[in-house]
Amino acid sequence: MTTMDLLDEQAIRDGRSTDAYFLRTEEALDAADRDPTVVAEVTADQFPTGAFEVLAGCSDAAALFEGLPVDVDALRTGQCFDGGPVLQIEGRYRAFARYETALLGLLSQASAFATRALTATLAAPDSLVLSFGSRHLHPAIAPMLERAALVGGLDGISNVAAGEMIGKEAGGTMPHALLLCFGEGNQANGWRAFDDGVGPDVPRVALVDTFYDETVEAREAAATLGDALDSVRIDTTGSRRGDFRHIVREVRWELDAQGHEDVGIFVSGGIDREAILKLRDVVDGFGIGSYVTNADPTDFALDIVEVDGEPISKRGKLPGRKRVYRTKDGGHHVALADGGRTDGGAGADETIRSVPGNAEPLLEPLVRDGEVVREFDVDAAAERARTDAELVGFGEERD
Ligand code: PCP
Repeated sequence: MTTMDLLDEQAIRDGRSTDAYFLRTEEALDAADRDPTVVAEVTADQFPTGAFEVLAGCSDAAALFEGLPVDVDALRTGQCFDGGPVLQIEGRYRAFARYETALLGLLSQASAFATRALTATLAAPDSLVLSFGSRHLHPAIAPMLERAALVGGLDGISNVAAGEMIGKEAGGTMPHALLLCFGEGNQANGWRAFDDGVGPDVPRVALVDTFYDETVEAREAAATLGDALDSVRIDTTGSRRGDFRHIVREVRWELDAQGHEDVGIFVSGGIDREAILKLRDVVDGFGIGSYVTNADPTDFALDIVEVDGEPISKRGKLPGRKRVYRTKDGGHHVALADGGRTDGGAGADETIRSVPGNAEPLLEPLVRDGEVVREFDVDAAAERARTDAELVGFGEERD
């Protein structure tokens, strides 16, 4: 049998999906009989930047550390952050050195996807926004994509197996392939076959850009399915798109003229934030793929900040165990963990030891001596992301 280039979960849990130098480090520390107790922190930026991202991947990170003799604290999934640690590990260094590579990968990509999903969600608060991007990724990580998309607030996912894994049913209607199977001029047979063939709970969304002008196909779809038609989807290929907003408005006009004011319009294909903002008042929903999956991974790094109780760090990183706090006015504060709290208002430059008295600490236990001590609920995470985004002014960069 030809095998696929993918690792099984056990290889990741065993710490074998690692950069080789961590194994060399284990050997070197072993040879020197050295195994200090360290605190290590995952950060993207040392100081708050005003450019917030959304944390995702915590459940995978918890799985990674399950059974290891370490304590891990992390922000909650869906929490916004713009600086300081999002995750903190305490334990003997040799117990977790080899997990750095996998940990950063798990957090970096999921957080980037969740951040893009939240950006899209906030751009279209009154529209359905669906995750169509699993075709752009290795299929083995489709559950990670779909979970992150939901954490970021997308309203639905398309990948079937991913949905089964994360407990959410995948949605979807028809690709162009269905219409192509019936041939040019026979789109009505394709739409009818769909209506006859799929269950009653599947929305009747007719793809209306396969062979003819979108207005013509939309009119035909409405005439074919009548009251059964819920929506049309327009996925006009880029080379034919021209003024897409105008095309969408023409379709709306045509449907309304035929008495189908209740038929919705969905658009897909290369939809990014800019396109969402441009189209949100003339469509009912979006299918977005590459806008999420093309996100650059969040640039997380893991750094040791304490060795055997003493603050330490490499140049450019901040020594000492930190805490991060959310203030009632949406501030994101980074402070030394042993700094205590004051009643005074700490400004961005005063965060080393003091935080405002009303600040809420954001790092919470994830793993205690190898036991996962947190439950993961994607809906709660999405709600957290939405609420926190509003509080911190997500998307309104402040520097
Ligand atoms: C849509 C589009 C992209 C998919 C969605 C993801 O699919 O053509 O390939 O969108 P993205 O551009 O945001 O990544 P369909 O219209 O269903 O594709 P097909 O032509 O295969 O039927």
